[in-house]
Amino acid sequence: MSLTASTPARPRTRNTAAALLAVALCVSLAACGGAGKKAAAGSGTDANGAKKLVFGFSQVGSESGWRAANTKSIQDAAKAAGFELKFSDAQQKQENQIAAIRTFIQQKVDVIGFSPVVVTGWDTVLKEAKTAGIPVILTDRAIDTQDKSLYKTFIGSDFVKEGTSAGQWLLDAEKANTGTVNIAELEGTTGSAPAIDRKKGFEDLVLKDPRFKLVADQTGDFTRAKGKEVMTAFLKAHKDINVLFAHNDDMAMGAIQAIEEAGLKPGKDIRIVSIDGVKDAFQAMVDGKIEVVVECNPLIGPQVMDLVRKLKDKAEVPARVESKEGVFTKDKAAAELPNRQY
Ligand code: GYE
Repeated sequence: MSLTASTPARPRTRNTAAALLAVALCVSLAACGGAGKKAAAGSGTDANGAKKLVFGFSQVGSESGWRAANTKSIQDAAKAAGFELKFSDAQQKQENQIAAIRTFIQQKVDVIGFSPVVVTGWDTVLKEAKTAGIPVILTDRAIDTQDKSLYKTFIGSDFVKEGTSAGQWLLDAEKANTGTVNIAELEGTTGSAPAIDRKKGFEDLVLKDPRFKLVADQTGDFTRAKGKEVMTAFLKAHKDINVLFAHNDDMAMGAIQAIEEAGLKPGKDIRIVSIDGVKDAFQAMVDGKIEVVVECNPLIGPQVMDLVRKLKDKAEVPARVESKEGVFTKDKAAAELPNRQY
């Protein structure tokens, strides 16, 4: 786990004797700036010398293009808001996130945010944050807990709806088909909210129709490398896959390589349905390899910072803030590609 601050870390220890000496010198020399003169902006202060709001954020990792865009959005928005961001990358490991949250509590940050790698196992550390009086905001991924007082708000997407949208596209696309449609599914990180909910939204709709069969189903951990590896294994075990449903674009991109290496044509021999909407996936739609992408918006940094400010000010926040997103089919991809920001 790496803990880095967007601004240089504030000194943690003070040499009291040296500080007293400096004050004494200041008083005797009267040379430290007149009363009312603004202090120069330091690491923990703004241009007016006021203490910056400190936001501790534990990111899942850097597993996907979506995640890279989300990290940049959070970092840029914290800077624009004038907050001190303590940013920690958990490398897709829950224990790293728990350790980061504990560090933020020790550092007495004003607000803690995190994108939980999995849904369960957060109550203990979140109780510690609550006891310390530090409000918590969940960004992008939800958690499973009985105690809703352990976090103040959630901001992110409706992942069940994303799975349903992907499924609805497939039902429409296969409307005229009277035969069997064999589906392979590349799931996201096991136990994560997007993997659980996208699977549910898609399968609850599609598998009701007896023409559709789920023949292969495994996690690809939201990464290209795993997407490729698992798809290669799927193709060896099943000669009759008609559709790939990938829980994110990175796994779909990895799977495209596997399909091509197996001598098949992605988008022709195997239809591909994916989620996120990163630029590479739009390019793959332009190239006819992916047929549809359900958008999931990672650019939530400015909305997160609004919530952080409100929490620091003890203002009311909604329990859930949902991001807006669309569904893009390959015929719209060329026109949309230049507009994509991630
Ligand atoms: O779809 C995937 C990422 O939590 C919505 O995590 C996010 C998901 C996103 O790694 O690419």
